[in-house]
Amino acid sequence: MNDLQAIVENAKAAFVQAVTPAELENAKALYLGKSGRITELMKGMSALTVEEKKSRGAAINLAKQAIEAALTQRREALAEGQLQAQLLAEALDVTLPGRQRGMGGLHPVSITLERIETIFGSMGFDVAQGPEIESDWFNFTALNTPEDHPARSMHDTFYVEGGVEGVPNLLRTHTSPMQIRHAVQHVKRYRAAAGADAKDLFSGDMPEIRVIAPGRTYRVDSDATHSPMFHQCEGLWIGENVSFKDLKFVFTDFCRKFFESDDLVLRFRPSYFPFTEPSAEIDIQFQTGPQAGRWLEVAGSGQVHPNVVRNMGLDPEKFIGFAFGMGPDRLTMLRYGVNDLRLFFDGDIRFLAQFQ
Ligand code: 2NM
Repeated sequence: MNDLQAIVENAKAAFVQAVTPAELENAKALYLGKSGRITELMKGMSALTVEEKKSRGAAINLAKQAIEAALTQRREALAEGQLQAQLLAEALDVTLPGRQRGMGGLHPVSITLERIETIFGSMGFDVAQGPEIESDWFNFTALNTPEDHPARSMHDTFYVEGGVEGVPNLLRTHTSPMQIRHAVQHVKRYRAAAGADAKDLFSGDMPEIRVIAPGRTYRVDSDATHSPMFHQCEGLWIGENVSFKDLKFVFTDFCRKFFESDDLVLRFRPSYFPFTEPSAEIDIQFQTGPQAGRWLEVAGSGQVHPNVVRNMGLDPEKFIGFAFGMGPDRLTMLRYGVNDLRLFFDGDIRFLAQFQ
């Protein structure tokens, strides 16, 4: 074996001994690098004649090509080995049984809404549900809200595309529009049954309207206690002889059932709403427990305004009643002692699972 063959054999052996790409590159430097064996041989040709240079140069070049081929081969082998090792390490056993699927459950606000529906259901209230995109008429005008009322401003109300004659539709800011829709349907049915004229306000016989309207509502508002989407549940009781006394009884009974305590007191504090007259905020006070002694606002209420009774198609000289509106999100926070409303709508399963 001549010197060139020996160098090639040594290089091949060194490459095979390298087991990582870094070791391989170090081995390469010993043969093909700036002061590697091949480079040194090239430099050593300066003393040769032109003829000798030709044949020696060609021989060195062949040796160099053989070393480069061996290097490429080893590089590919190492890369392939690395890929196989990675595939092995990350292998999935597709024959393993699947992980258990979580049971799922109701959102805490849904639990509250179901409780509200059950309690009012036991007092003879229907549940009405309807559109979240509303017209200006049902959300504001029918509810006796004046044209220039601040609630109508862009700051408070999300307006959306659609609507008639330039009056835009909106995301309902409360669920009262559903009360109007429900009352109008109710009146229509009994007016037809009585053969009364559709143009007149109805003053005939009809069963009382007793309904709650739970659901999503929207306002331009966002902080720890306000979410742009929030829930409301409004209630309506209209008949021939329904009074504030009935409102006090119904709402007191509701609070005692909802908070599972007879140890709470209600306070009706004079207030103002366009759709009721007189109006009152309803505060509750627990007599025992961590909140004892504090007055907590839980609802707004009042006797339905005669203009609103008229917009239901009813004669306000014959029909009278009350309405109230409450926030199921806030009721849920009170019942469970949660202090940030946003937790309910972030969708973090670790928070939500605690209510199951
Ligand atoms: C409230 C407060 C007071 C209310 C009024 C009506 C309707 F449809 F009869 F006009 N529904 N809900 C009402 C009354 C809502 O929320 C704070």
